[in-house]
Amino acid sequence: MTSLPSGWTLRLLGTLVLMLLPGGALSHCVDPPDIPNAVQKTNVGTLIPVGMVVKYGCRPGYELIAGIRQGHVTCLQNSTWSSALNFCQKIRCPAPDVNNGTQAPMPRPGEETYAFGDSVTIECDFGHGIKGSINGNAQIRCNHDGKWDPAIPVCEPVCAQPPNISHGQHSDWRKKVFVVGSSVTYKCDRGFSLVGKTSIQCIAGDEVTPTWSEPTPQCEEIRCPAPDVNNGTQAPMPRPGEETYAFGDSVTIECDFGHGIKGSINGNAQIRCNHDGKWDPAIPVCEPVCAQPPNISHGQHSDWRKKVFVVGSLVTYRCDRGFSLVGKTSIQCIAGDEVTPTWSEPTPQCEETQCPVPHIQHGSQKSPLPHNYTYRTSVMFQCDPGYLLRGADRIQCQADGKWYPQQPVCDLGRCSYPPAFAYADRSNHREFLVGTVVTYSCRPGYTPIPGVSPHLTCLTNFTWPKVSELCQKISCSKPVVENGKQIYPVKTEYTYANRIVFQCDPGYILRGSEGIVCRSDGMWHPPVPFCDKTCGRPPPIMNGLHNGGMKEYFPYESQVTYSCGDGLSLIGESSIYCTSDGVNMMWSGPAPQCKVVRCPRPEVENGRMTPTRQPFTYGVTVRVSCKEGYLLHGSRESQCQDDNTWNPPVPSCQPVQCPKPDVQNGRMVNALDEKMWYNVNESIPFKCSPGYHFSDNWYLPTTDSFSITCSANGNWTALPKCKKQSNTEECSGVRESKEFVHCDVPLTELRTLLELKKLYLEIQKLKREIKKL
Ligand SMILES: *[C@@H]1O[C@H](CO)[C@@H](O)[C@H](O)[C@H]1NC(C)=O
Ligand SMILES: *[C@@H]1O[C@H](CO)[C@@H](O)[C@H](O)[C@H]1NC(C)=O
Ligand SMILES: *[C@@H]1O[C@H](CO)[C@@H](O)[C@H](O)[C@H]1NC(C)=O
Ligand SMILES: *[C@@H]1O[C@H](CO)[C@@H](O)[C@H](O)[C@H]1NC(C)=O
Ligand SMILES: *[C@@H]1O[C@H](CO)[C@@H](O)[C@H](O)[C@H]1NC(C)=O
Ligand SMILES: *[C@@H]1O[C@H](CO)[C@@H](O)[C@H](O)[C@H]1NC(C)=O
Ligand SMILES: *[C@@H]1O[C@H](CO)[C@@H](O)[C@H](O)[C@H]1NC(C)=O
Ligand SMILES: *[C@@H]1O[C@H](CO)[C@@H](O)[C@H](O)[C@H]1NC(C)=O
Ligand SMILES: CC(=O)N[C@H]1CO[C@H](CO)[C@@H](O)[C@@H]1O
Repeated sequence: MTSLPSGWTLRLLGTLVLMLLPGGALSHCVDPPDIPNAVQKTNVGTLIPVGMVVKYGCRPGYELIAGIRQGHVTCLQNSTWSSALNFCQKIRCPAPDVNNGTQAPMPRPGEETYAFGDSVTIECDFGHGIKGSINGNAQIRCNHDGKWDPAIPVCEPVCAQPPNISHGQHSDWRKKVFVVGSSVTYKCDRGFSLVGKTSIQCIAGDEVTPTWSEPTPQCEEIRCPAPDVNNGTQAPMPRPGEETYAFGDSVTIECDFGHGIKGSINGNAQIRCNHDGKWDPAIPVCEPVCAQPPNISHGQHSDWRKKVFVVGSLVTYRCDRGFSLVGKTSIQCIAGDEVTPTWSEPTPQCEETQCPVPHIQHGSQKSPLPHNYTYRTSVMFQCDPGYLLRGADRIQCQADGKWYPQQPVCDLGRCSYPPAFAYADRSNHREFLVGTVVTYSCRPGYTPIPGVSPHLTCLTNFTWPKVSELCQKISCSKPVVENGKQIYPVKTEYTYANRIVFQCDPGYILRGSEGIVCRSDGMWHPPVPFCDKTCGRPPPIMNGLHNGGMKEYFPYESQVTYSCGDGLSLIGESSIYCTSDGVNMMWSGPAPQCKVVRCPRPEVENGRMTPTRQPFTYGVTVRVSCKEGYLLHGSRESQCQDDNTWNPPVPSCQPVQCPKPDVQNGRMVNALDEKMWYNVNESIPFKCSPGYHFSDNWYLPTTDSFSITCSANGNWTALPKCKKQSNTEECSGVRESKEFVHCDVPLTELRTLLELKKLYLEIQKLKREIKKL
């Protein structure tokens, strides 16, 4: 089925409506007609009443044909529309009038204007151009308002194309038209530099034709000067005939020996001639350098790739594993003596790392012992007997000079619990380290087995010595007592604490304890007694007794003492003791006797006696002393003897007499006085022989004779000495001062006397002076 256009639908609808309506109502129009390039201006409904005028206007770009005032249609009586003619025609633009230019195409033949929608290109004459146009022309179009759009351009006078330059170009090479005021900027290719003004401007100039403000700049090739390097050369040299290098040329600066470029690995540097005529990077400086840092064995330095070591560069050495650095780690290149720089420090050395010599207490290193303890050296340890290794038994020297694993130690080992023994107690110990001594003691009644030590030592193989038993029952040997017997109890074996009792045979006496006990040390205590031979009863005496009593046996050395009855004297040794002649026992002597002894009372004239009282029994001693002037004749003491006599005989007191005096060089005045003895108080005159005088008693007046008296002690009083007379001058001088000096005074005494005299005189003088005061 074909769809009908909507206009037809409406029209069909209108017709249907007309047919349905009553007769008079059929006078209506529908659907006003379309008129080319016109638009309906009157709004109408679906049913348009007869006579209605529908107005039209022209579309944009169109206008009413000249002479027509209004375009319209009218609904006729027969419901048709009045005829509608074209009343809109295209608007027209006048032909553009361009100075110094033409348009194309020209208007159609017969016409002088251009219709709405026509396009025209304005082409400027030579030397002219349209501002803002690339190629100098411009297209314009006839607009609906009858004007050209854009507005008709102006062909202005233009500058010539800016000249092309070699090795460069300007900014607007695409552009054809350069109106006054436009400027062009030149740029050179790389490697070339612009000579002249960069930009040129189109200026009005001589007013006929505009010209460029400046001469065209030129692009000249860039060149770098040959680099001038101290202590170095460049390579390659400039090309023959040239003295400079072209842009882009590269040159290597090679320093002379002993010189180098800072920052360069191999000492050289490559520089390139830059577009600005300068070298890039800047021409380097060949500085004096240090020699290559020396290689060391077992190590290396940080910059082994580097060839150049300028002043200030630092090199750090490092040793291989197992070696340690001796010396400074880093050395620096320093100016030194200013001609050649040197390294600041001597080159360090790498020495084999040594671990400390391992020492182990109570142990040793297992052989083979290494020569040294360098990196990777292994050491094995073993402990002394009795010690146990704690830690690794094998350690190795590490690269850092330390042992790994840690050095082990030898700890003293220990024994298990010590064994127990019958009848023995063990000393108290908590730990049983090797060398620990445990001591066993036997319980009471038991004794260590001889030859078995009660001390057990924890052995170095951590065991205790093998001992089966330590203690045995204590027994004492069977006691033997000669001349006696054991009376209780009689056994064959005597063990600890057994007690036995002894008795001696008749005539023998027990010495020691009769009862003894078997002690814990296997000895009898007290010691086993013995039976000693004895003396019989001591002999009896008349009128006296001994203190031995009724005892029958008297052991060796026992003593008895006799005593007599009242008034009786004991004659002889009062005590006797039991002794031996080597075979038999006997009393040391005969028994004393008891007798009545009375000595007569002694009579001593001119003497005294003690004791004075009776009785003078046996043994009494009397002492006798004589009155003054009497001398004891005989023994001073006398004892009463058992035969009633005094022994020695009682002495007598005889008057004292002086013997004949013996004076050398002297004699008695009276020869008749001479006798053998002189009585006490008897005086005899005495004188010195001629030529002698008395020297003693010098203080006495010098006399020719002198009396001596027999004193009560039988001595002569003041028995003088006769000395030879001396008649020296001094003596007579001295003698003149007789009042205080006597001649024959010994010189020392004389001196003393003189000094005394002097002293006396001085004292006198002093006294006088004190009085004056
Ligand atoms: C209607 O009337 C007009 C003029 O009066 C005439 O020209 C035209 O032919 C008529 N149309 C029809 C269909 O009769
Ligand atoms: C300049 O060079 C351009 C392109 O390189 C060329 O189109 C133009 O014709 C040249 N102009 C002159 C004056 O030679
Ligand atoms: C080259 O180096 C030395 C010392 O390094 C210096 O004395 C001398 O001046 C240098 N040469 C030049 C041309 O500068
Ligand atoms: C040091 O050793 C390096 C490489 O290990 C070597 O290239 C260099 O020549 C040696 N230098 C000297 C001074 O021997
Ligand atoms: C250490 O001993 C090894 C081999 O025994 C030897 O090669 C090395 O030179 C020694 N090192 C030192 C520092 O003595
Ligand atoms: C331990 O050592 C002792 C003496 O050195 C030896 O008699 C004993 O047999 C050893 N014991 C062991 C278990 O080796
Ligand atoms: C000796 O003289 C003194 C005193 O003159 C007198 O006491 C004494 O009894 C005299 N002796 C004798 C034995 O005449
Ligand atoms: C008597 O004289 C002698 C000798 O001068 C003297 O040893 C003795 O003691 C004197 N006897 C007495 C009793 O003075
Ligand atoms: C018709 C017209 O205006 N012509 C001009 C063309 O250009 C020259 C110079 O640019 C003028 O002098 C003319 O008048």
